[in-house]
Order: sequence, then C-alpha cells, then structure tokens
Amino acid sequence: MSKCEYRRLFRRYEGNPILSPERWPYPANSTFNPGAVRHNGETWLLVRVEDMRGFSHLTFARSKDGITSWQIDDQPTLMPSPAYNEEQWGVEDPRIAWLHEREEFAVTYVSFSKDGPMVSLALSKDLRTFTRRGPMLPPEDKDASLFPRMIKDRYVLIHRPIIRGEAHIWIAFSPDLKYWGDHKILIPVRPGQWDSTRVGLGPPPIETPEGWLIIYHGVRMTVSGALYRVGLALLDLEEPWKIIRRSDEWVFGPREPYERVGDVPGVTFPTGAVLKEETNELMVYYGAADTTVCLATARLDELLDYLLHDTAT
Ligand code: BMA
Repeated sequence: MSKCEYRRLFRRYEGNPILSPERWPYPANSTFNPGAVRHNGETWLLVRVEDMRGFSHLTFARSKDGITSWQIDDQPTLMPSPAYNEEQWGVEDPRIAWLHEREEFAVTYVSFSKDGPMVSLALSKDLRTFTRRGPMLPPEDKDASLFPRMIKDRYVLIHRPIIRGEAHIWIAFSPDLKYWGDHKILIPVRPGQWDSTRVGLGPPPIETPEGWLIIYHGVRMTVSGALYRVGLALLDLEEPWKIIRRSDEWVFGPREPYERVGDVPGVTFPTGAVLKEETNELMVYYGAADTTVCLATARLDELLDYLLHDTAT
C-alpha cells in the first residue's frame, strides 16, 4: 500500500454517529469516548456522558452487531462516588481490558480530582457492578489502559502523565495492580509533526503475531485550537517498552462534519476497539468532536502491513 492511500486504512460507518445525546434515554449534553469490548456475542460499551453541570459519568450500552440497535441503560451506570474524593469533578474516558489471568475486566478511567485528572482502576465481571481500586498514579494523568495479559509475571500499564508540561505516553509495571515501577517514556511527542503537542493511548493494546498494536491520538495546536488525529505503533510482544514501528503519518483524523462540528471541533478520539475474528476487521469506537460516538473499521492485516512496510520506525 502506498503512503498516500493511508486514508483508506480506516472506513467510517456510513450511519455515523452511532450514538448521540439526542437519542439518549435521559438528558445529556454529550455522549462520547467509549470503552468497548466484545463479550457473550455482544458488543458492550461504557460511554462517557457529560451532564448539564459539565460533569461526566459512564453509562452501559449493548448491541448484537456493535453497530445498530443499542440498548442503553436508562440511568447512569458508574457515577462519581462521594467515597472517592478524586472523582469529585466526574469520571471520564474509560478503557476496558479483559484481564486473562483474573478473568475480569479492568476499567481504567480518568477521575477528575480538584488537584487535576488522575487515572483510577475499577474491576468488573459485567460492566454493571464495579470494585473500585482507587487512583493508580498521581495527577496529572490520563489515557491509561492495562495490557490484557501479564508479561513476565507483571501487569503492564500504559498511561499519559503530564510532566513539566510535556505530554508523552509512558509505560509502567506492577506485580499486583497496586505498586507501579520501572517507569519509562514509551511514545514521545514529535516536535514539528502532527503529534507534537500531546500524545495519548487510544484503545487497549491489541495482541497480534507481529507485536502489540497501539492506536494513539496525537495533538497539534493550531490558531483555531487543537487537532486530534490518530496514529499507530507496534510494540515488542515480550518487551513492550520497545517500539518496533511507529507511523510517520496520521492514519485517521477529523474530516466529516460530525468530527468538525461539536463541543470541541476537530477531535477524533478512539477509546475502544473490538476485533471481528470472522473478517479480521477491527471495529474502532471513537468520540467525535467531544459530542457523539462514531465507528470506523480497518482490516487488522492492512494496519500491520502498513506499519511493517510503509512507515518510519
Ligand atoms: C482530552 C480528553 C478527552 C477529550 C479531548 C479533546 O484531553 O479530555 O476527553 O476528548 O481532550 O477535547
């Protein structure tokens, strides 16, 4: 595939947006940035819902085909808890990983504390009831996910702290999901390029024979505000702090009206991905303009081919 064909890697669902505040069962300002999993023959989402105070909570939605006929809980599923002070200003942007060893979901979400955004962990078997484990690392931190399996007996976390004003993607390791160490920068911003201002993990890492596929967002500041686009990287399977490839170009970005008009224009923000094994298609769920949930699909083999043969290391 030649470089100029990159836009065809991802195909937008023609019925986008698939979920929007107008069709929500209760009043909502915006519905976006969902975590996504495939479970028991259904696609399950935890959608970030912003209320009219400007605080967010998470609501569960399910669909057989992952595209249409969504059944949405008629009230919030995970509300900020008064028992967890760091959730005072809302909970946002969940990523959901199925933890093989524990046989439960790990939901990593932003808990917006008065001292800045943090990443919190909740464990769940059904995405309806949760066991909170509290904040994982200090603020300011966002865009975190666990890897779906332990690597060399340690849990692995990708997250995006902001340190000295710099917003790179980091990796950390833990024997018990509580104590984190061996911190390293994994994917730094690239001065001058489309991902020069901030980068952050999208959906949880996806295991492939070639390595862990990473879908991340990259931000560039412009005179009209931030542009949120999407890039790819591939990490070593057993030494995931090593980058095998990183796309030079963005592979997806705001183009359609629903990505350019909304509460925050110019945002495509993927947070969930589900692999349809029959077709080898990745269904990527993303927030569009911080207002709606949209869907784009890509063939996994095409993404890997692009990364391995047609992009900078
Ligand atoms: C990021 C997060 C996301 C949001 C994006 C664009 O910092 O807060 O929730 O979608 O900005 O506004």
